[in-house]
Amino acid sequence: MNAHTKAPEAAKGVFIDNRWHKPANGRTLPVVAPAEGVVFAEIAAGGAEDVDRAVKAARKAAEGGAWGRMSATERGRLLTKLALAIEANAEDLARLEARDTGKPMKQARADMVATARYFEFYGGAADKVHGETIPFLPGYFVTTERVPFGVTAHVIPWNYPAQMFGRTVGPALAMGNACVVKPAEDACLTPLRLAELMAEVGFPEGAIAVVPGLGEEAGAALSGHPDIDFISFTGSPEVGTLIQTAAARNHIGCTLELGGKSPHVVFGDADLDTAASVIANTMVQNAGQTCSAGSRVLVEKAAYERVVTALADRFGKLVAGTPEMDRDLGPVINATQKKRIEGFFARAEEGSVPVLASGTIAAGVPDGGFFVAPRIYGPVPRGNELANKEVFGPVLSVLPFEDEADAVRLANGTDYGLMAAVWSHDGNRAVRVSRGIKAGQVYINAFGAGGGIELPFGGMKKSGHGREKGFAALHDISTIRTTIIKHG
Ligand code: TAP
Repeated sequence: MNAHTKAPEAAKGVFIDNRWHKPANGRTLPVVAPAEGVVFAEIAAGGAEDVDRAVKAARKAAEGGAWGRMSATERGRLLTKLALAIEANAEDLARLEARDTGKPMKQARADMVATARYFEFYGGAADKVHGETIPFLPGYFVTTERVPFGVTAHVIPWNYPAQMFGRTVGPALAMGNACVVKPAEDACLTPLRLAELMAEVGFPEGAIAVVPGLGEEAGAALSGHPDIDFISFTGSPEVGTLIQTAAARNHIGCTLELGGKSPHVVFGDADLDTAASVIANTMVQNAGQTCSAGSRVLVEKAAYERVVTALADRFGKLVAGTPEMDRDLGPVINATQKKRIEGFFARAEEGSVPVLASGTIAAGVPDGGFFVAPRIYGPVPRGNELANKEVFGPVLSVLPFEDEADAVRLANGTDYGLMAAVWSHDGNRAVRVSRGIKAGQVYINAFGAGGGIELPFGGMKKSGHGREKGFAALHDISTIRTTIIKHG
């Protein structure tokens, strides 16, 4: 066990009103290090009572409390201070994240840069969201302003705990909401530490609360709480349905980000070496546990052999290792996910789907770690689950297409619509094809898993609804008040 990454004692509590509290039920949950398969920390098993306490604290902060009275500029300054505090603590946070999720240290460090950037961006944006004046009847003056919902609930997944915290609470706080966060039981140590850092840099009581615990307990209690005003959720489609149902019962809104099966459309005239390298690297980022992973490669038939050779060459060289080994990827999050991915492998074998190449697992990784060697399959039959289902692991599927129309049909041939990329040096074709694809973000000759903090991000179709990142997130996590003044 690495002393540097020991979880803070305080992680055993729930964080409400800038203080640690014991969970009302007194229960804790073990935290397993995915690279080792051993318990290395405990977290509180928060429940309905803790959630209720957190929501009450948030309500008090948002309405009449110091947080609710702050100007947008003051809120922005606090967010900027938090960004600086994250930078100052980046190495400790990265070690904690790497231990908790198993990801390579270089990835965990990059995640902390992105997390700080969320707060930097939204700190700067807080006082730059303006309303409108609207021409109306004679004798009237009408103006709109963006106002916070009040108390926002945030249910986040385990794949990027720190980044997800920044992505969801950054814009919510910038707009003046008080936030209650339910992080995933599998990886929630950095969100807890970030909340503690928020208290240290001066956020008033109640602006943030983090209640760790089981999804069906703390998560369900939070999403169904009668006194929340909005829910932001990222995770599986199944839980997304529960969240939206809970929101509907309360007559409140929600944003859902439910993953994808994002396509790369590769034409033979593209820079195939660059494309292959970007496709392979972004696919195994975070061991493929990225909602926006480009997990389907659709290749023009004439270029199929060349693309497959380049991709197989790269996949064959990929190595999974522990965070300290800092190889191409780490383990997956837990035994259930490993088993789930191996289920895809077994069914592909039964269906005789060809494996083009496999990466390896580094010698010397702990026996109990949840490692999966990356794999690339092709040609994957169009109806096969590897062509349509989100694996959430380091697995790439390659499918040939006939022509432009076929490429667009295939790209749109799943339930999802989160991200896509078109690779071609024919600018007209690249733009034409990109505009035919139903996805929230479409890259041309590039692919950034998740895209930049500045860029609106979210799904079409069953990838969900609502937008995070960029200024779009500020709009989706606030509402409009219209003031109509009759004057003489
Ligand atoms: P989910 O179960 O959807 O977990 C996401 C969040 O929802 C976690 O905080 C979870 O808490 C919470 N949750 C679970 N049940 C809940 C309930 N009844 N009410 C309210 N909140 C609840 O995802 P998972 O099981 O971790 O992963 C399963 C699959 O989901 C993956 O294989 C992958 O395909 C997909 N997934 C997608 C994403 C993205 S980014 N789109 C992220 C993670 C997973 P606990 O984890 O503490 O139970």
